[in-house]
Amino acid sequence: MTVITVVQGDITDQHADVIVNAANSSLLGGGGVDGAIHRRGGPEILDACRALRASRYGKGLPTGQAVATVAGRLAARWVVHTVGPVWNASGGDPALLASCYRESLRVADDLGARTVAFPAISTGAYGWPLEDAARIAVETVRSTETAVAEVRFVLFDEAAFTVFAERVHAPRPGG
Ligand code: AR6
Repeated sequence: MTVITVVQGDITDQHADVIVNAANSSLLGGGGVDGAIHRRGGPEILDACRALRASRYGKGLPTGQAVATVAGRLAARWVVHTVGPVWNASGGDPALLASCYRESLRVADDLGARTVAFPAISTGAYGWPLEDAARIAVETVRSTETAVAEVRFVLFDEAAFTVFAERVHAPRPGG
């Protein structure tokens, strides 16, 4: 059984087997979570990302997919990079956002990870409304078969923490 926990904080402070990065398809870094992970984790992560671009992802990592690298100086064994969908004037594709969570857990399972820390993918620079992103995140994790024992959502600010915590702890139909 997978336990879902919710904490407020910086994802780069987390101790977990996997820390998930809300990356972009270039895999070469950016702002937000991505910037924080590369800054704190050090150059080993970027080197590994460059190697992935040179081998499997010359055209970039497609939206909704996930790939693992080393975690450098982070208190994790691996970073799993995933690319969330962008929210634009006509909305966003929820299947792609769900895919980020599902594929990250699949990669984590392949690695034998037991604890996985996720940020709120797509809710920063990519503009996805928080409540909807939290619903998709929690529903997807709950419906994914995985050997991961703990999925931890790590929310930077209090508003996001509250939205995720309410979603995780809300009573569900049928228990
Ligand atoms: N720890 C936890 N959550 C954080 C942190 C942190 N250190 N920093 C920001 N957040 P974002 P996206 C929250 O923009 O929307 C990058 O430039 C933030 O408040 O990191 O998927 C990439 O390179 C928000 O709720 O990711 C891409 O180009 C959430 O994490 C693009 O941004 C996600 O915000 C990806 O955009």
